Amino acid sequence: MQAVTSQKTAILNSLIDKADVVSIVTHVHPDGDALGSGLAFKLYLEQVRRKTVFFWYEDNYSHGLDFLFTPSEAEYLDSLRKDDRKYRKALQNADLLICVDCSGLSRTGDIQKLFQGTKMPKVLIDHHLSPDADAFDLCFSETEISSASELCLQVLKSLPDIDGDTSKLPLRCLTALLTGITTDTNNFANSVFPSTLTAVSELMACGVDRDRVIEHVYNEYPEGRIRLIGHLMDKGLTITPEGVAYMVLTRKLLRKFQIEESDTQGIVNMPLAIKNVRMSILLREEFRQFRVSLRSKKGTSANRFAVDYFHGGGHENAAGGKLLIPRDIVFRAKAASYIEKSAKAFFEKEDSL
Ligand SMILES: [Mn+2]
Repeated sequence: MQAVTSQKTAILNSLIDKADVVSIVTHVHPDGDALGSGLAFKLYLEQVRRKTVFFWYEDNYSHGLDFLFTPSEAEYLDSLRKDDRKYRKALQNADLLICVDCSGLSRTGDIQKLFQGTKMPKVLIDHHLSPDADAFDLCFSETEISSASELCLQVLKSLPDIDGDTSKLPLRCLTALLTGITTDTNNFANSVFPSTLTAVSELMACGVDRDRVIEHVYNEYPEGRIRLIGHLMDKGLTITPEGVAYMVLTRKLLRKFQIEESDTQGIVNMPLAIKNVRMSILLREEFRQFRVSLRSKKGTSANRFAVDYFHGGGHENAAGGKLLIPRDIVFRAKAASYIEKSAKAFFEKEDSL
């Protein structure tokens, strides 16, 4: 199925025409793709369509993504972190809602409550499995693509005022999209399609500085992140007989290495570099639960493991979920044995297919 058709584009264009105020939301703990796709749409709507736009998400993002925002925007975002009540009201009263980089509003956290029962048209632009299409009036959904940012570029280019000419989009919008494509492909190591490289080539031809994006995203981590990785790889990594590598990131460890949770993105990918590892799982300690990130090599479904054992899902080789206490395990220390048991059951089923 083609995600971007002329019919859908025409509907989106008229929805934008009719709206003065647009709200954009994305998933909790936003990554480069969530921020990149959301911010790109915001900048297009503001600078090309002259709309008022509110873009919001739960929790903070990694400091390496700070460069996406201007200093005055960053200051404003900071003030919102202290009190976002007015902003939430504004989000709720928009004429149009656009949800990017998540399969549905349930992935946006608390924000979803703002839109329950609201009549505004709702648009989804996403690349995850099983989108909640019924909850939206218009749905651009494609899984054979690198990122929501790549899909957003296709959607933006299809709109009449851009008419296929990427250079008509503001440069910051293009930089945001390249950032999303870069982070969701793990710097072009996975989920890269021919369309992805074509898109990136166009973005660079229009002046996006890829070196600058790489510098900010991958070379500005706090020292504690690198030291934490050293600690985890040495002392915190277990590999089950089935080839499932797992690590548990406690709040105590974050304190010890003086980093924020948003600085731990990407660590889950690292054990996949080991030959016999088929899947990697990172548990992050939260109140009465662990948040779970899963990554797998081709041929093993992180998505199915997340659906079967962690109340989650996502993409075939990158997914997320939760381990609930006391529903799934009676107390924290049982997390390791839960994973060991699930891995055994999962691969017994999987390998017998
Ligand atoms: Mn994404």
